[in-house]
Formats: sequence, C-alpha cells, structure tokens
Amino acid sequence: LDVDGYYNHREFPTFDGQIMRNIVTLNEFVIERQSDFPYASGDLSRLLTDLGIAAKIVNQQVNKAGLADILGSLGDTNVQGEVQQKLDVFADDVFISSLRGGGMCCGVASEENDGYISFDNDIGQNGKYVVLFDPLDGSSNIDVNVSIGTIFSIFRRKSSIGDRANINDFLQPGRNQVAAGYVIYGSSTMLVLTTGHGVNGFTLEPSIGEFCLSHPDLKTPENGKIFSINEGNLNSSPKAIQEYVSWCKEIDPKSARPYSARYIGSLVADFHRNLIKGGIYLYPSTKSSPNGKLRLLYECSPLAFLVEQAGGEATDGTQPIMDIEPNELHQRVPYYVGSKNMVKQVGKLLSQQRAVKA
Ligand code: P6P
Repeated sequence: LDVDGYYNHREFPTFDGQIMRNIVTLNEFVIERQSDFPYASGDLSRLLTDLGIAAKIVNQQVNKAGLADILGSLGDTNVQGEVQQKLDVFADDVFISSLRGGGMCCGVASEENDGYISFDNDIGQNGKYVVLFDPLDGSSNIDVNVSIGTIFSIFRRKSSIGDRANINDFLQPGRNQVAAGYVIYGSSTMLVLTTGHGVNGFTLEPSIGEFCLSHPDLKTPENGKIFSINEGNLNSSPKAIQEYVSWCKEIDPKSARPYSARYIGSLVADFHRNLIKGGIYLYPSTKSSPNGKLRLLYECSPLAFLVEQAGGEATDGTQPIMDIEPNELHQRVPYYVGSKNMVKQVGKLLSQQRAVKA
C-alpha cells in the first residue's frame, strides 16, 4: 500500500487553520486490504476493529495511570503468580468485553486467566476466530512510567461454527495465525499489525481518536547493533549465550562492535525499537526459568509472525518459534528474536553447544 498514492487527495482543514492530509485510518486500511484475505467476508476486518477500540479505551487509562486511583496492584496474583496490577486487570476486561460483544470471535485466552474463555452467547459461538493476548505486557513497569504494551494473536477456530470453542482452537502453531500485532503505549500510542501481507504501523492521533497509518510496509534491518538481554541472568544462561554477549562487547571497528546494550524490561518496547532500528532480543533459559520466561502463545508467537513478515527471524534456539506445536496455554519458551543475521548467529552458537554436549 503506497500511503502517498492512497487518500492523498483527501485533506481535512483543522480548527487552527492547518491542513491534515494523507490520513489513512486503521479501519480504512483493513477494509481496503480485505481483498488480501481468502474468502474475505469482512469478519477479520471487524475483529481488528474491535481490537482497535479496546486499545483506545486502555490507552485512555494508561495515559493517566499516575493520576487515577488505578495505579498500584490489586493485591491478587494472576496464574503466573505475579501480583496483578489494577491496570492489567482492567485491560484484560476491556479486550474480553470488546471481543465478546463483537461477535467475530468465539473465545479468548489471556495471560490473566488460567484457562481459555469460550463466548457462549449465540453470536459468540458463530464467531470464526479465537484471540490470544497479553493485555498489558511489562505491567510491572506501570508505576515507574515505562512504556508497556498489548500483544495479540488471531487464529481461525478449528472447532465447528456454532459449537463452543475448545482447547484445540487455541493450541495452534504460529504458522496458523491469520493476524498478529501489538499496541505500544509509549511516547505515542501505536498499533503494529500483520495479516500475513507485510507489517504496518498505525499511530493514534488523539485529536480524532483514530489509529492512522504512519509506518507503511515496515521492514527490519537484516543486521543490527543492539542486543537486548537481562544480563543479571547471564551467569545462569547457556554458555553459548554468554559467548554471544561477550562477542557483542568486543571492540571490532569492522563489525561496529561493541554493540549497544538496550534493555527496557518491557518486551513490546524492546521489540519495537529493535524492529525499527535492527537488533536482537534474547530471553534464554535460566536457572529460575528453565524453559525461558516468555509465553509462546501470546508473546513469542505473535511477535514471531510480525518479525518474519518484516524480514527478521524468531527461534527458541532449536527451531523457528512459529513451527512449535503448543501443548499448553501458558507454555514458556526460550526466545531469540530480531534481525535475521543476528538471530541466525545465536542459533548457530546454540546448535554448536548442543553438538559439543552430544
Ligand atoms: P526480566 C515483563 O514481565 C516481561 O514479560 C517482558 O515484558 C520483559 O521483556 C521481561 O518480562 C523482563 O523480564 O526477568 O528481565 O525482568
């Protein structure tokens, strides 16, 4: 989609005498691209619109987290044993309500709920899709005003239309995703989306309350100079990862090393920066998280879909993330994602380490 050759004839006068032009909203873009989908009936477009509405509602509260009484933890703990912050419980409720009411989706699964939720109302059971999401990733950063995000993954249901959703609708490999994306609540609020035809970024224009196309056809550089890892875990990470981080720190003008270490502690923020600038995010297996910390179905898999569509790669160190056959909703995996050549280099080191051990 060429944003210049599209709606560029359309101008909006603003109240202060300016002109707004080249405005392409998320809804217009999705409808325009509807023909990209096989048997497009508009249902996926509607579903993406439902997600966009929920994102705007969550954004409202995130933007005033420091002011409203919504700050601070609810005191409960979620299935991960993490103290639930009020804002992530609120975000979970908003996305579930928007999807339940939208009728395009027959069920959801999220980080905040032990099991999946089947929408048993009659419109829900006719929904073609299921959505898995992390409503507010990085929520431990809420009360220190660091960027946080929502991550979502969309599959066509496996169960028959009209039936209740079942676990097989959710335990699907990343290859089956029909769409995936994230919302980053940062200096501006962006929604970054793929439906399998490239990656497009939309920035929320608060004055009109619309996500507007701002980053058409996003591609990630094949090489980067940024590595993102919690070095506090390094000594309990695989030797190959310790080796890679040391390599990143060596001085070598030819390969622009040492690289820069950038780690925000909010996956969506680290992923988004590396997607645009180039880089690699690593969350290996560690002593405290022997299978890694990040969740396959609603963190690693959707971001893997996006990064592959943008020309990057995502692996668990043994296979592409999107090839993994899930066996439970909250399954954790080691995660290496970002610029293609950086991820390949880490994968090679890990396979060499396995060969030596074998
Ligand atoms: P650590 C936040 O809890 C999260 O899931 C990701 O957003 C983030 O990248 C990672 O965990 C941070 O984990 O162990 O480095 O604090």
